[in-house]
Parts: sequence; structure tokens; C-alpha cells
Amino acid sequence: MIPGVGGVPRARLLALLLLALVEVIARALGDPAPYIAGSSSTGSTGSRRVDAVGGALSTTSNDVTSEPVRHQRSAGTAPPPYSFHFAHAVYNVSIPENSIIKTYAVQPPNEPRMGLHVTPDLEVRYKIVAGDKDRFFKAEERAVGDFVFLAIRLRTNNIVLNREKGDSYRLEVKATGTRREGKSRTTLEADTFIDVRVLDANDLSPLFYPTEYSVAITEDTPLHKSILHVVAEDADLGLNGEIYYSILDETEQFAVHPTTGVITLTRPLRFAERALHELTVVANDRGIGSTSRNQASKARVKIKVLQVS
Ligand SMILES: [Ca+2]
Ligand SMILES: [Ca+2]
Repeated sequence: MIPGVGGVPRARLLALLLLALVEVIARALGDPAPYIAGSSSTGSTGSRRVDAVGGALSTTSNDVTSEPVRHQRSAGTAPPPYSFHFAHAVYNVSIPENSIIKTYAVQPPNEPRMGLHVTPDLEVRYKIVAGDKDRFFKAEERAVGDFVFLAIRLRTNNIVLNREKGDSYRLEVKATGTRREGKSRTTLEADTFIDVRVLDANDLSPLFYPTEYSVAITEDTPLHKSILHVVAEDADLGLNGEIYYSILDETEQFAVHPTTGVITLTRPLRFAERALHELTVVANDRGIGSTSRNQASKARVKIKVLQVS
């Protein structure tokens, strides 16, 4: 039997002891390490928290991960002060050439969103301050919650982006945040760069230069010998500018190499049968989605046959 102490009833003392025992068991089950390693007295609570901050941040236990927060708050650490800045120094966007007015440039997938975190009392404006001397682009702001998105779009001035003239632009964008309190006004500023890549459209046709060719060869010219080299060019990018040559006329006498433009003899020549051959060579690009402006280009080729005595 446990006697009463200092006038405290025996039943109440028993209840208090039981409660203390339950608490010790509960702590030991929930977070056993400090109790195994250290003393079990209530004085160990402070050092237990320090242990959690110093060494147990990577664990997934709810008890342990909540400890650093309580510790930081008790130490009086304030959250970092608000800072008006872009999270990145450079952002990437792209836009197709020949896009119509007001077309928006788009970010590649998984890129960080462009814009600024703001406080509710800030009014934000974006402005392109450098890198756009032809005035193609406009910066726009769109506020969603506490984030003001930065969007880049084409102006309405009908100047058309031409990748063949300029395939990239580095825009410097300045953000201005204004805070009004009564008659006083505070202004904050931040800068970032936007790299704009202009995407190719297959808007050019191959062009022959020259457009007329003539050559004289003897009738005993060996088969598969190179006779002539025609050349066409297309300033588009990749397949849009890769050229495919073919002969328009039906002929078994000559062939043109599809990618080099070299014309070769494929049947023996006979001066007595034909002294002059005329061909039309066509150049197409290999791009898809050709526009109506994009047409095959043609060259005239004259091959004179010389008699062998
Ligand atoms: Ca082309
Ligand atoms: Ca193009």
C-alpha cells in the first residue's frame, strides 16, 4: 500500500503516478532513441530537441520532423524577409517564325515558370528594356494569386519574325513593383533575361543558281560518268532546307543524284540518233508542311553530244 503524503489523498497520488508512468511509456514507444541513450528524467527534454535538430532531420518520423520547427520557433527565428526578385537570371522561350500578331512565346516543358512572387500590396509591371531594337516583342503581366506571370508576345505592329534573318533574341526585362501607402510610394525593381528562339517554318523554296546549264560531251563518254553538277539552295533549317533533286522528263539516258545534284550518263550516247539532249531538273526540299509559297524550283540543262570520228 502507498501511504498518503502531505495530506494528498492516497487515491489521487496513485492516479498521478499512473499518469506519469503512461507518459514515460508513450514517449519511449514513440521516440525510443533519446530514452535509450540518455537519462529518463524530464531535464533531458532540451537536449533531446537539440539531438533531433542536429541529427535526425532526414528521418521520416512525424515526431522528429516536427521537432526542428518547434525548436526554430522557440529560438525566435523569423521567416526570411520578402525579396522582389526573379528566381532565375535567364529564361528560355520559343516562337515560330511568321507567327501572326499577338502570338505568345512558349516555354519548353518543365522549365521554371517566368515571373515574380509578390505581396498583395504590390502592383507589378514588366517592360522589355533591351535586346529588341526592331520592337518585335511585348512583355505582359498576369497576376495569379501571389505570383505575377511574365509573358512574352508579338506586338501588333505587323513586323514579321523571319528566322532566316534572326533566329534568336536576348531580351532584358525589368520588373517594377509599386507600393502605395497614402501619399507615399515605394518602388522595387528586378531584372531578368529571356532568350527567345525563333523556330523555323518551311517558308522558302529551293533556288537554283545558276538556273541554266549547258555542257558538251563526246558520244563515247563512259556510263556513270559525272557530266554536270547542278546546285540549288534553301536557307530553311534541317529537312526544310535539305534538297532533293530529280529529273522532270522521262529519260533513261541520264540520272541525277538526289542529294548531290550530279548528273550522270546511264545509257550510251549516239550522235547519229540525237545530237542535243534537254532536261529539266527539279529541286524540292524535304520539309513537311510546305506553304503555298514553297514550290519546287527548276533548272534547264542542255547536253550537246560531240561526234567521235
Ligand atoms: Ca524550304
Ligand atoms: Ca524558314
